[in-house]
Amino acid sequence: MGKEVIITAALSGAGTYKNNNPSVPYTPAEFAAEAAKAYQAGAAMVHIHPRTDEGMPTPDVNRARDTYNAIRDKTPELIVNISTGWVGLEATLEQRFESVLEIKPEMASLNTNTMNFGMADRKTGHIAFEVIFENTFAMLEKFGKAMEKNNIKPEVEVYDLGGLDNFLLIGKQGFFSAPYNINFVWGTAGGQQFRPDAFLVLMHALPDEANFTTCGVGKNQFPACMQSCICGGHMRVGLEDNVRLPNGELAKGSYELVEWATAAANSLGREPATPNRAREIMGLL
Ligand code: KMH
Ligand code: ZN
Repeated sequence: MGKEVIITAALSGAGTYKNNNPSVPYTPAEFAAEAAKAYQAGAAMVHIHPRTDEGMPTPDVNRARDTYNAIRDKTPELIVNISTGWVGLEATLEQRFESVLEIKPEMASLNTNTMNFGMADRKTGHIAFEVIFENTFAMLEKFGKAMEKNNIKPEVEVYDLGGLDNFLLIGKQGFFSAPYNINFVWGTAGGQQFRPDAFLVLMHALPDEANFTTCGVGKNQFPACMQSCICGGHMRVGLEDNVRLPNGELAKGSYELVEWATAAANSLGREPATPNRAREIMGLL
């Protein structure tokens, strides 16, 4: 097992807002400040969904570029990973990839299956709002190829074993370059909840030359990341997925969750990877 753990800070997704945690960044300057603090706490990569000033996820290329540049200007060391998942409810498949193919960040997400996607009320668990998250084989093929051609390494988002199988099926065409970087996602309403045994099934189904990391929505974040670290994988934390510390208090920013991940890794005899080591491990160089 490698000693180094790649810690990703997912600063702002599409499901958490300032009314959930005031530190969720919206403006490019807010993203840059959050990213810098996450880097200081041990993150090698940030994962972002660009937002409007009002906080709505947006496929707007200029806004994505401004957000990306603000992070890079303040903390040039960091790897920036841009989402192609939720960048606005009305975004077409083409729009979801437009910013990424324009900006050409080192890494971007690539989702693997079409699924229910709900916002569950955190208190009652009832679904308050739901949509279909569309991720077809045609999309995986078209945009996976375009990303590889443009030297944008896919972070492959896997919500269950079927999603991993979809990636392996499309991967038979041979256009995905090793090493593959797989993110196991737990706790979405529509995906699976974190279960240690399901984690092992996914891990054992990975192809050779695959790295794995994990993230979990809400309280799934902590046990999922802990298990990933124990099993030799990497960790993603941050306000996109979870706005609270293990004690239930609001995190002051994604950096406090990165501090938790760093301490957890240290307690298991591992340590955060620098961005350049993360680049080597994930095949970004
Ligand atoms: N929001 C996470 C649960 C993406 O951005 O493409 C999954 C995610 C996927 O981060
Ligand atoms: Zn995301």
